[in-house]
Amino acid sequence: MSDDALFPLALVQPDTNHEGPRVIAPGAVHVPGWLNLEQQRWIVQRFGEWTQGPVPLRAATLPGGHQMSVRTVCLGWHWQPYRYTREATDVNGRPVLEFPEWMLRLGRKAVSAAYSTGAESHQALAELAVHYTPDAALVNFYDRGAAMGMHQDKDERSDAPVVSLSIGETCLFRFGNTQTRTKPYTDVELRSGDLFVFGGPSRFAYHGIPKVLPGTCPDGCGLSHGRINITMRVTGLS
Ligand code: MD3
Ligand code: FE
Repeated sequence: MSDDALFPLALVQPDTNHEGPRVIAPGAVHVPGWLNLEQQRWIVQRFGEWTQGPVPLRAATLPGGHQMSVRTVCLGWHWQPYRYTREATDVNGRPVLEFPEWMLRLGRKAVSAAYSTGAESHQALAELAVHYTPDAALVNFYDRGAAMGMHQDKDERSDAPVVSLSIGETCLFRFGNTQTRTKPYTDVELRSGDLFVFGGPSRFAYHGIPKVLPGTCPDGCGLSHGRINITMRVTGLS
């Protein structure tokens, strides 16, 4: 069976009516409740498969020797601090799983949904959606107490947008600025099913996850605890 049959994005209705896309900064758009519960459960099942290998979920070790509290499994390209490789040379040397076709199509729909808000400055970004070709996904799992410090994502040789999908517990997401890792920033709660797209002037902004709120998984999302975040990226590598 094709993934389209298993993941009929165009055919399913949202579970609740949300207010639609919210522009947080130029190029940074939050779409609450973009994935319904059926879609979230389906992705959680895929997550269970990805973590079976060839490369397991792992907490990356930073150059200073500290281990991240977030654990990650990658698709397409393996991310390690601070580069992309085809084999997980910092884990077990195995090649990473392919970037799935359904996720490419979902990424295009995400860019299109986020930038079709009427904001004139987003029109050009919306037109990029049909050609958007992410080739790497970082799938992060936040267990009890996990967090992510303020950082920029600049290991990609492309300024194409990053698409982020959240499933499970609600988190506090901190969106900063491109100049410093400190203020000014905007704090946004990301909930299960939310989409966030970062492109244009926001692509290289500092951002982080100060905390995840325990016990906030909605019934039916497929997770009993913790938080999954998928980010799709264009590496610009070959
Ligand atoms: C803003 N992940 O994997 S997603 C990461 O929820 C990462 O796991 C967080 O930051 C998470 O690098 C935040 C939101 C996000 C992702 C990429 C961005 C925001 C971004 C790239 C540029 C600007
Ligand atoms: Fe990031």
